[in-house]
Amino acid sequence: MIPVLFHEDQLLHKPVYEWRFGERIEHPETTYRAESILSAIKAHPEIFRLIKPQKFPHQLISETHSKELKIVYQTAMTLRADETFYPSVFPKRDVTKPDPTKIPHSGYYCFDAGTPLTAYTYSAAAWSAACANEAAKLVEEGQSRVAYALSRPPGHHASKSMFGGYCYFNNVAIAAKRLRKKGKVCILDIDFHHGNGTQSIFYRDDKVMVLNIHGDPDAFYPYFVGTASEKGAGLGLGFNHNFPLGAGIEVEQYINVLQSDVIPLIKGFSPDFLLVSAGFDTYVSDPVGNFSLETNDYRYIAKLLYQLDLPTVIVQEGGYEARSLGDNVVSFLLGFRAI
Ligand code: SP5
Ligand code: ZN
Repeated sequence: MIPVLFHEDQLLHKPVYEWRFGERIEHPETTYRAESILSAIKAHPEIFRLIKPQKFPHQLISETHSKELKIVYQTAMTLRADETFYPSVFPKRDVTKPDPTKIPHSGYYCFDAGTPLTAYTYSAAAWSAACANEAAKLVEEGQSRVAYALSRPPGHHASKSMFGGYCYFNNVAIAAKRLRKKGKVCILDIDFHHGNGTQSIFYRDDKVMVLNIHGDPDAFYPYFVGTASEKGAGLGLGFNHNFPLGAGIEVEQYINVLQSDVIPLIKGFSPDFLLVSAGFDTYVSDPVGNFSLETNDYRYIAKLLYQLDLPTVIVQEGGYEARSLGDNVVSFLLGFRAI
């Protein structure tokens, strides 16, 4: 059985819209995403065991994020139930005295205009992090070789002290902070977008290797980070690797990068735990990402990772074609079974 962590309060956070090239569009990070995954999971009760996380991982959140970031979300709890605040003023670091208890100052702690705050954002994001933490706990204790955190909102763009890219707390980083107390951790990020937040949190860390395969930041979000030249710093030099790819990549090229570059790096590091930041916005008809992977490809990718024979925690990131998202997630998870 594969444990699946999810808490229904994760559905309370509801971004409404975002701006894309001057046009107002429906926000891609909808609750339908989680519902699509849940219904695909529930169709296989013989394979998946649904588990509700039990507590906010306060300690790990404060080891991963600044206290101001948490205050920003707690301040947003004073918004009315029907109110949504979109940060849209992002001041330069040297000219302001930010106050995290003022809602308009939230832009100081945020790096894009598509990541709104509501009264329920804190609770949804903390339960989302709790999923990753408790999935990691099951794997750490040897209760399961593989566990899946149905984390939503996603996490990999959130850094120590900033939110953005639909992300508030960095779920995979919170799981990694837990597991690195027990051994070496490799985070493989296969979301279409570079996981800038995760990279920055572990950039100087030699116990957590971070690998990213993603759309080239020259053309795609998050634009300012994710080049192949970013290799880590200080003790962490050589423990960060980026594999930016062009638009429209198909499975053959994707698998080629995995087999010839990424998997040898994982084997060379010989981690005690593998964490996968699993985004499915690499899907061919995803409205946000630009690769051309198909549903069955995820199973093949997962098989290659399963063969590494490592205790593995899979943490949900992006994937915005809600109709296919559940099938893509299940296809990926089925690759982690011994058949
Ligand atoms: C977790 C995650 O996947 N966050 C992604 C945030 C991306 N936000 C900005 C997307 C800009 C998309 N550009 C238009 C592409 C049209 N095909
Ligand atoms: Zn993404």
